[in-house]
Amino acid sequence: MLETLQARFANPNVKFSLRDRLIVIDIGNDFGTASLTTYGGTLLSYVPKGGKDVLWVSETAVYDGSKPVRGGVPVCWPWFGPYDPAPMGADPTDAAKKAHGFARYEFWEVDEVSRLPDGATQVILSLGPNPSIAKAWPHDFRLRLAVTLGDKLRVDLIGQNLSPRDWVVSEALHTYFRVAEAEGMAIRGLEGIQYVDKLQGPSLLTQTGTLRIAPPLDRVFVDHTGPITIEDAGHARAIELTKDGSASTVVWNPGEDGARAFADMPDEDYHAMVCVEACNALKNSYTLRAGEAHTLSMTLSLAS
Ligand code: TA6
Repeated sequence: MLETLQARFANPNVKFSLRDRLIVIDIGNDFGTASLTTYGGTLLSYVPKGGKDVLWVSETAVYDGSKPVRGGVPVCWPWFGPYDPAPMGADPTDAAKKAHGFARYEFWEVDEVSRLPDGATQVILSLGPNPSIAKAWPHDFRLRLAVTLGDKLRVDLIGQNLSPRDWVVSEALHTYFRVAEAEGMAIRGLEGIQYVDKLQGPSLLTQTGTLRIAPPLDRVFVDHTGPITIEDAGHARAIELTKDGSASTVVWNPGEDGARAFADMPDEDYHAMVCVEACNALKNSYTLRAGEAHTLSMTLSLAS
């Protein structure tokens, strides 16, 4: 299997390996390194040249394909959070409707590996219907994830509706950032933006001033398309996130009790991570018309 992939997608900057039951694709070029797994189409690491990993992955994450890897960039699609039956008119008690959608639980195919004219390396994965997905989502679709390691790291999630009916989609690139200390750290770019605090209730609040992380925290910022800066002061760096095709941004840290409740996260690691997610959620969920496609993109880089 690995030999077949390596031969089919031969590229000096890309290597395939196995971690427990998951295929891992390591990319290394003049811009740094990145790795992803075909399970869930999950990006696991991004190290800009000469820097530290921008992404956090739990030391107790599971790599056997029984559940998503805790960390990196899980793909939430075609719904974000618990399944909301209202838009699609399905049974809300259906166990197949896993939180954050089915895409992060599936084994994706490798579609393309290429070198772009600017020297960047691009890996494209894809996912299509199968009998297990059909239990949750009986609609024809194609989902593609392009990971491009260039002077920035770019992730494009392209969802295509190949069915005869329109759907409502919510989605996220659920990015776990590695930080030296989450508590008190600043996230800039959300000033004045309205949000729903999932720990408090459904009312819309407004972010006054810079957001400082006080775990636990779980906020969905709506109608937000701008860039974000994560001030990782303890690592002497600022991480910049830009997005496209995304009208909401989620900021999440599980806090002490939340971390304890996860079997696949060390108790103290809520200090070492924060999720900042390029999303389309709540009022920014959208209708993907029959035959159409939508691209949700983000880029990550270090501020210079
Ligand atoms: O994006 C934040 C969130 O929706 C939180 O509410 C929290 O539950 C988190 O995602 C992790 O979800 P997971 O299903 O991966 O444990």
